[in-house]
Amino acid sequence: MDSFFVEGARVWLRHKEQLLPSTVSSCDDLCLVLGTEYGKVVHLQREDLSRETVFLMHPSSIHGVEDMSTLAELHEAAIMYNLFTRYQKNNIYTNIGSILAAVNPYKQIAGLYDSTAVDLYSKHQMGELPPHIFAVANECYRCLWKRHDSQCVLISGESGAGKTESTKLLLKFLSVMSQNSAGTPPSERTTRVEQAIVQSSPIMEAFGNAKTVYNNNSSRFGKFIQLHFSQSGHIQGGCIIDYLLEKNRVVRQNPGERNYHIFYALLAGADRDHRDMYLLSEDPELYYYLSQSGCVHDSSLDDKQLFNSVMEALKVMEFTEEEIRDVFKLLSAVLQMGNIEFMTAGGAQITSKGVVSNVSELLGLDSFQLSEVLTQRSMILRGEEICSPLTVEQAVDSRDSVAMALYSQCFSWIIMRINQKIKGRDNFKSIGILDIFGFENFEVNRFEQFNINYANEKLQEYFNKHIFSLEQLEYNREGIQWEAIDWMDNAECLDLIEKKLGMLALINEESRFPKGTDYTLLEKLHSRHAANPYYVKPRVTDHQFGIKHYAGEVLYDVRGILEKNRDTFRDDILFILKDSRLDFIYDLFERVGSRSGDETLKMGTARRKPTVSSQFRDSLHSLMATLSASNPFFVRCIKPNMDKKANQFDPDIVLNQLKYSGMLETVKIRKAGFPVRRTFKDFYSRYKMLLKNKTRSDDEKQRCSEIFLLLDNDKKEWKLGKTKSGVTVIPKQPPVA
Ligand code: AD9
Ligand code: MG
Repeated sequence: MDSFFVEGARVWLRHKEQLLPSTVSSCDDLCLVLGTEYGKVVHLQREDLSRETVFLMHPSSIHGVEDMSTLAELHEAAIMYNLFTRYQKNNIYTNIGSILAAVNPYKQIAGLYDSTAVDLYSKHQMGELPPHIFAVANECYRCLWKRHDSQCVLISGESGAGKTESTKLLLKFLSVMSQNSAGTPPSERTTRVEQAIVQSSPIMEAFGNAKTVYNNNSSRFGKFIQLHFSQSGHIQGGCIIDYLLEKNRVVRQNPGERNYHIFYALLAGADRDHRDMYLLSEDPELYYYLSQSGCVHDSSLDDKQLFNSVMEALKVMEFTEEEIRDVFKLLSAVLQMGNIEFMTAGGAQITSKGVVSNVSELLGLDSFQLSEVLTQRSMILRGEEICSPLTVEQAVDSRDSVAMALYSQCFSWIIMRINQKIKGRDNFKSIGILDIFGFENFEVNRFEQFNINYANEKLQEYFNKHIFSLEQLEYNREGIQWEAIDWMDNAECLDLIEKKLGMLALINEESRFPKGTDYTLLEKLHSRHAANPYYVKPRVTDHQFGIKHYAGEVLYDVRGILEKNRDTFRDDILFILKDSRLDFIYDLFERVGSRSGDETLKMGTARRKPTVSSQFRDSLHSLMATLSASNPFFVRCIKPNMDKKANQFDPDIVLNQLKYSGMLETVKIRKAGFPVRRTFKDFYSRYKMLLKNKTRSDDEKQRCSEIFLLLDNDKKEWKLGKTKSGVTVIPKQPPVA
């Protein structure tokens, strides 16, 4: 056995196609025992050892580096191990070239985000301090002045990876920068806007986030926050665009998941008088919309405290007491709506009359009319009103559709009010922060997951274009030949979804087709796309189709897709809501009518409004257009385990995310090319001592060449561009056997 296999030596072990970072536990003439850093013990016989099996680890991998592109060993195992060693020391941030990787610590790390940290990062340039989300925020802020375009930060990662937390940290940092900007002192208005932007988070989270199996505070809507700055560096105003709230959650949740936080917060936090006013009990178990999933509490969620912070935020945002009361009454009405039950007696009949009268009171409706509309459908045909009774199932659907409409209109109203509050001048450049719902693959995936994953696919496309084509551009600009690296292009998968005659087109076509059903849709999807390599036609089930997304294959349940996509709301129901005595309810639904572009709705006319997926596609495209006009920063959030636990790093789970997110290719590209690039001036000033004052040239480029020739006469590992020189970093270490 070679002598340098000493106990404690750090090595790479090639084991079942993987390279595992390991430490030599013992070594004798016959056997080598290794402990892998991820917790396995491996015994190797001398004859098992070949040159590939075990080799020494480079010191940069042992100690860890802040920027992956300075790792001597640029393979996926080294990248992951670097994240791991840093994570263990609570260094959750690592640069991968220009991208910031953030591993979710699932715990508070002392001092990481306090005011000292904000202050420190605000005073240093990118690269001077360890990688941090504040360093990204600071660079973004500086770039507003250095460059001519607006900036944006794109935060991606799967559900629970830390996107929303990162968004809040960026907002926090930028609002402090705005306050401390060296220009004129902030006006009172600026301070109010900054405060309002920070305080909008608890409100949006309370109404738009919920516990799912992946994340106890999962965003069930997407958002793009734009902050507008003045020339003096202050936030002048802002704007929030929201995307596709999952409204189905209001009436139905998967086992172990919860409804939106605000419902539980209201029950836990409202005092007795308020509960009486809202006709509410304090026990969530009593409400079907909260109890059906079997999960009303979670030890990580403090509903009462959330209530207090929402109340405080609503006050900062200057919601009036009356508005707050109106919103809570609506929430209570939604909860009680879920408790309206039906039985069959020549059509559906309501068995819980008392509940209907509570709901009517809370919504300012006529109780009789509400009962009617929930149990029968009225239409005007040739000038005559025709009523047809509903089955119990249809009645339940009509009840649920009212609850969903109330909640989603209320959510849009809240965003609208927040926007009113933070609206300001947009006369200078902006910083945009995108925090969408992360990639999801549940046991059962529906229309919501289809849209969420489509949005993630779009974001990945933007990332690919930017990272990989920019790299190519840099080589072209410098006039350097290099061998392009293959990266995982998701264009074909996106084509399958959104191209002409693609899946979205089929879904929309079938939604408009009066006789279209989920099954006719499935048939069309199968027949048109079965041959597409990104499409999956499952062999056994008759209600699923699948897509091979960049982040993995997902099977979708076709049932319910058309109805959710059409999102039609019965006109007779809309009319009674518009008939409410309460201005608040009237106003919410007033806008529903106008959104369809038809103010003079007649009963029975089918409203022509764009389908949900076509609206979503259009809003994603317009978002992409905004992003394309901005200078992007990328933050890649990584989930270290599926158990939402601190100090637990599951290598398989992390590796999968590194693979599909294109981070390995990003590093590979740097390896294939010349990852270390310095301008001639910078390079020369750093390394001139190597020439020992022996240079003969005055030309910077020539001098750099002289330095390189001293080290590598074969000219294999370096190239000179037009303005920069590039060096490859190839690990040169003896494999060990
Ligand atoms: V989803 O797609 O909305 O379901 P996100 O937004 O990616 O997801 P989120 O930011 O909500 O995930 O993070 C999930 C949880 O991880 C948080 O509730 C925190 O408990 C935890 N987390 C995330 N980032 C940090 C952090 N920087 N420090 C401490 C964190 N905890
Ligand atoms: Mg989120």
